[in-house]
Amino acid sequence: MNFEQPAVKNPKRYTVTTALPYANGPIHIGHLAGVYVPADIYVRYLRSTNQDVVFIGGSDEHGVPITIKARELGVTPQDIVDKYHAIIKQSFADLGISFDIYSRTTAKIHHETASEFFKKLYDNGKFIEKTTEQYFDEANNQFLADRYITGECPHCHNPNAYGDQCEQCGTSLNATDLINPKSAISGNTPILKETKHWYLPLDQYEDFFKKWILEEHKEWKPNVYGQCKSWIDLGLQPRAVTRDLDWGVKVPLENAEGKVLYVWFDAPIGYISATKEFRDDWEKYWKDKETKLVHFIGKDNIVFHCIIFPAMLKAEGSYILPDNVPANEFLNLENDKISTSKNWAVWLHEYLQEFPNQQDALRYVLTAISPETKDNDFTWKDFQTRNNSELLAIFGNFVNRTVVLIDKYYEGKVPQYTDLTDLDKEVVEEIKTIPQKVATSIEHYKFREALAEMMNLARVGNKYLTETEPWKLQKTEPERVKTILNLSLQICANLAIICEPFLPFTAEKINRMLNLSAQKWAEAGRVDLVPTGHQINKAEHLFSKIEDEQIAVQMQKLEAAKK
Ligand code: B3M
Ligand code: ZN
Repeated sequence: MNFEQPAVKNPKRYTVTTALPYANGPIHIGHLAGVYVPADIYVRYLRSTNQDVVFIGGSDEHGVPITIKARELGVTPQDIVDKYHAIIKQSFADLGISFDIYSRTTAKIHHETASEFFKKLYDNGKFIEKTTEQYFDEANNQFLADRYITGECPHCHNPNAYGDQCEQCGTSLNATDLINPKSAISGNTPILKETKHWYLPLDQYEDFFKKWILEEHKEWKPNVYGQCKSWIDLGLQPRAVTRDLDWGVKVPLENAEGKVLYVWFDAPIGYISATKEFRDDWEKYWKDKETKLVHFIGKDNIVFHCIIFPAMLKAEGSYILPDNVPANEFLNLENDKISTSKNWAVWLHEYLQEFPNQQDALRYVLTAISPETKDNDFTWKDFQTRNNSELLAIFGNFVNRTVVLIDKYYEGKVPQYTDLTDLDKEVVEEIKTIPQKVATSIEHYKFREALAEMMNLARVGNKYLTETEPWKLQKTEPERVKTILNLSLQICANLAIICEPFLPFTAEKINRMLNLSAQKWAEAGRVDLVPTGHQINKAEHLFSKIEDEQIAVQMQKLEAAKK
């Protein structure tokens, strides 16, 4: 069936994946802004428009850094991944990231799926075998991954460079470039020993990539398209898909003891295994050309999702290829690069504890500053300002005033509206057009723009109340007040629909106040969402003020990390 696949026109269904985070540390705001929040917005919107969609996530539990961390702590790699998988999964759920399944690459179904995938490529002659010399630690009787070898950088003479990179001068290295190499495990000088591995000959796919990406996917984001183009222009090289390591998916061949699949070979197959785990009819989400496959990732993962994984899928032959890979740039924190090792981060599980019931504030700010086209910066001060003077002062204030006044004047029974003035008609027009603008922006992966449009509806409402001042008219023009408050309430009901992808907890609260069940996107734009005479509930606060002291505490935490 191997078809090349230009953009899917009228998709029957969607498969949306998010990069599988390594289970060797918790999730921070950089991960969220880059990948998980935009993906969740996209999926919630698709669900609201009644699309058939699966939303896939999971932990990436293989790879050398996990084995290094385990060795340092004197525990097993399984201990490490069990611990972080649980933390990550819980924190995503608490933030309302609405995965259909959040799986893990140590799952049995994943090992089977990845193993079969490799075997099929092997049996069909899709790999080349190569024997090379690699460093081997005789004392421990094992081949050394690049990260397990340290030595002197041939460029800047930093004595502690790694086998893949010198962190002092930033040069990427081959382990054999290091002067005076040492095994990080035993401290001994390693010897060179021959080892055989399997390679995916990406060079044979060059023409395919030129056509599929450079010609057929010009609509991809410029940062993604540009990176792909420069890789393709440089010329693609065969890539080893196996490693000498004892942690990972075993290479399913005779005479391959001590070898596992390279983590970047098995991890993307994790998207497929998780879909399998979630649904028996998984194949239509991966093999039907009317399915739109979208990978949400950060910019450091572009080559793997746009070149290597598609080459694997194409070599296998029965799978669809991604329709889009809306990769984001990086989010910095207080003008410095987020760093797990330096503890320069805002950790999601800590935020959730320190700002209880304020998930939507974080979702809002991370969307507003999402690094869609270039790197962007999170600062606590800006977080506070956006929460207090946008969410609270505009959105929250508007909904609150509307519900309080309806409660006060009509004991919560929705009043009838009568004649519309020109101003009312303008408001009705905004109610009709804004949802469409939000939708278009989301469909084009422009989540910041979509959020801004959604907020415009809250602004329209807030301005409407401020200008008409119904509280001054209640004695003299009660009929006019009924119209104003009815229309304001219709805005609230529309907000509940169109804010849901961004602010799901808020949408739920609005619906509770309005005594309505959640409504689908197709209903947005209507000005009769809440019927006359309908009984609404009491007002509750949508957002809480973030105080200076709370921001000071966070800044102190960061100061401590600096020291
Ligand atoms: N775990 C790398 C990362 O977290 C990797 C992504 C896998 S996606 C299949 O950046
Ligand atoms: Zn160097």
